[in-house]
Amino acid sequence: MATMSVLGAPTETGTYRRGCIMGPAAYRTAGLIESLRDLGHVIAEDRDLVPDTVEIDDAAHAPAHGVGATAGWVRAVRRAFAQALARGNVPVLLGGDHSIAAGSLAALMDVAPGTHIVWLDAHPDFNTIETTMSGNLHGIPVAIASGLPGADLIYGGPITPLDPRQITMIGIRSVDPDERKLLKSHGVTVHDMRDVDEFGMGELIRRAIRRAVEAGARLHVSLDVDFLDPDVAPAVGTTVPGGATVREAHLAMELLHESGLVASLDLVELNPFLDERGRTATLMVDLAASLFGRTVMDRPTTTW
Ligand code: NNH
Ligand code: MN
Ligand code: MN
Repeated sequence: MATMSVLGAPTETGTYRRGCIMGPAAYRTAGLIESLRDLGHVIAEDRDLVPDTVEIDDAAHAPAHGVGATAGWVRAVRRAFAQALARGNVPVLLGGDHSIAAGSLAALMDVAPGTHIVWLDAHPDFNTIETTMSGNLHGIPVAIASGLPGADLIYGGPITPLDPRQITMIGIRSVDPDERKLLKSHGVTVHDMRDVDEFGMGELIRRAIRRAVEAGARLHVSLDVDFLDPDVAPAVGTTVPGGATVREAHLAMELLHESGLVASLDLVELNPFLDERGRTATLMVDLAASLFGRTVMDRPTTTW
């Protein structure tokens, strides 16, 4: 059983569509805290963070927008997430848009630098402040946590960069042209939906687990709502058809749980304003429960 720090980061400055600000409240309404407690976990803290005040001239970084506000959130998230890790807690970060993962990833490199990242998303979020075409900073967290352009600006000081070879991305189906080049040149492992179709979700997750086992690394999971197919998870501003099914997502979560390596989680991009009677929030809570130990039946111990 784990001791957990549930950290809400109700931000939407990293996106173009309003509503993610309601994310943390929707997860709680959907029963996140009760689900984690029912599994035997201890919730040591459950609170929403307050962003730092950061003055940055947004116009100087166009098309990027919301730079100062996003930097304020990233810095506050980085501190709180690092503090939770340092206490030995499992941080569960509730977004808010995906820009806040720049905070959780930097915190991991501050406290547990060998950690491998499992990035479950329709998008790689590997744009830099220079390559972003949309200007939405939810498209840059992995790149800036890796020290690419935008890192100094957003973090306001030095970071221990993430080695992109520590990352496995799964579910990818929308990549920008410059982003594609950066992913290749930095050696990020990207499993697009074609890989999911061809090899199966279970095999891809097992590969990520085996890599972590070989490296002696723990795992951080970053789960973007748009990893899921929009038919089952409509509550996200950036839907892309052809995403993971409910069963594929649960298999991913259950295998990751069985690895015994998951030490932290981001639940991001939920836009409750776009949901249908809470179904996406409920599905995300069910997936988090699977990640932290809920099973249909007991299973024999797995070897990787
Ligand atoms: N790559 C696009 C961009 O930079 C889309 C990013 N949107 C996301 N990421 N939802 O998960 O704007
Ligand atoms: Mn994302
Ligand atoms: Mn996405």
